[in-house]
Amino acid sequence: MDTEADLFYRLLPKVELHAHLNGSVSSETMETLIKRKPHLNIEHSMTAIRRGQRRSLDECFQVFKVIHQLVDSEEDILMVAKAVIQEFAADGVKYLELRSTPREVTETGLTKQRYIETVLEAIRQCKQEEVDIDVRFIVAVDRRHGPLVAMETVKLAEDFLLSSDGVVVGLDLSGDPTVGHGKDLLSALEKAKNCGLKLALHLSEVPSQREESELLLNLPPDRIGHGTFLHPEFGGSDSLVDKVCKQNIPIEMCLTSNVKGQTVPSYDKHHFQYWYKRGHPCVLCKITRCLFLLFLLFRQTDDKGVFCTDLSQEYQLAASTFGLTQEAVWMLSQQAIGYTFAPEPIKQRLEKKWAELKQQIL
Ligand code: 6MZ
Repeated sequence: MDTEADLFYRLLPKVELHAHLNGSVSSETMETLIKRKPHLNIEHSMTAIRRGQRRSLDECFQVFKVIHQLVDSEEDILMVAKAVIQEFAADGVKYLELRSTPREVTETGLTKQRYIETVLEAIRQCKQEEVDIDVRFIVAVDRRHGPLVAMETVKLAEDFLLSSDGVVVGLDLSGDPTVGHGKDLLSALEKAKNCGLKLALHLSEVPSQREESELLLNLPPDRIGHGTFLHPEFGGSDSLVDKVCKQNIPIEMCLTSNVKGQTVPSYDKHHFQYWYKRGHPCVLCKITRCLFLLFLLFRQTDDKGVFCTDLSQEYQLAASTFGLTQEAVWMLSQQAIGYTFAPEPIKQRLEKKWAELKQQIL
């Protein structure tokens, strides 16, 4: 990005609300991880995905398995989390809600408790090093692991909600949307809500989740991840749209991820347009570099420019696809402050920052 317009998106202060830690690892960090673990033999030739092939959500989830092999100790998590935070800050993100699924790995002695503590340590170190970004953490539940693990994760998140000095703010529901059913996770999610955790739930990421979304929208969640198939034009229903609108639930929109993961056919058909036109709260997010990583991990960096995405580019993409003015883009980024899970004083501080920067940038 190097024109004057590009510069605007770089300088634009941004809020990132949908970032999976292990999906946000940059190529540089990934190279370090691969070098650290040569015994895993993770190299370019291992990919089953060749140039020109299309990628599916399923292939995306396979990539996470590879990344999880590479990031399996406290040392790895600390390095990855710090790097991710610094990279978001370098892209002009002023407030970040990072999310990640706590994992235990017997071989390295990693426990779920230490997993979360290590991410919090990375956040603390970045703050101490005066990285210009406010970071909060959302504990993620992987739907594939079922109700018992979900309940355990909620209990862990609840402990950190009380002890993390406001850094842990919520609970995410994610994982392969084609596996399991939300009804089995309902009591864990209700418990989370009752103890004060904010809920950011992946909803209707694939068409088969209609009934599940009807159910989970009754909680209701505080934010929706993707919501691709909520509206009738995409196979959802008026009743789903009504529930989302009546409860005014913000939707986290991840343009590049959805197009490259093939849940949305093209940028101009992205559901951002549907909700944005209705004046519904939308937050643009980067989500993950996983598809980019498919190529970086296994095909060197020759496609870097094509597959790499960051939040500045996502804003620019939305603006060029849907004809948004810079003023409208600014509004989008500023409105996102209101959809964060941050306490009121932090929101006010961010509003002040946006007001100061507006005079310089717009
Ligand atoms: C649903 C997703 C996702 O938690 O190890 N994840 N879940 N839909 C998506 N759309 C593409 N992208 C990522 O980060 C990786 C995990 O985030 C979830 C998956 O559970 C994945 O294993 P963490 O930091």
